[in-house]
Amino acid sequence: MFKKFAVAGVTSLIAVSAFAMNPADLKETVALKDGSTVYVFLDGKMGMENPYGRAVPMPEGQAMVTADGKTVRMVGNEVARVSSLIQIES
Ligand SMILES: [Cu+2]
Repeated sequence: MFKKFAVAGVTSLIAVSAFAMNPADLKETVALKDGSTVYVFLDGKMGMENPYGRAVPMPEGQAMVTADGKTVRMVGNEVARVSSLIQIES
């Protein structure tokens, strides 16, 4: 019984990510106060897009303030992953 539920859960997870068309395992994007965007990937690592729409590096551990006033710290520095996503978007 439990196993059947677990399988259903995995199947719906795959369906959701396929629907989102998510080649780089993007979990979410978060807008920052300064106009930059943080890309958060499913493995927990992050990358930065500056206000001009370019992927830029940021040191791991750097504090960032979100548009709604929260502070998050940079995990990883996924410039290439963000860059490839921006190219797909445009
Ligand atoms: Cu950052």
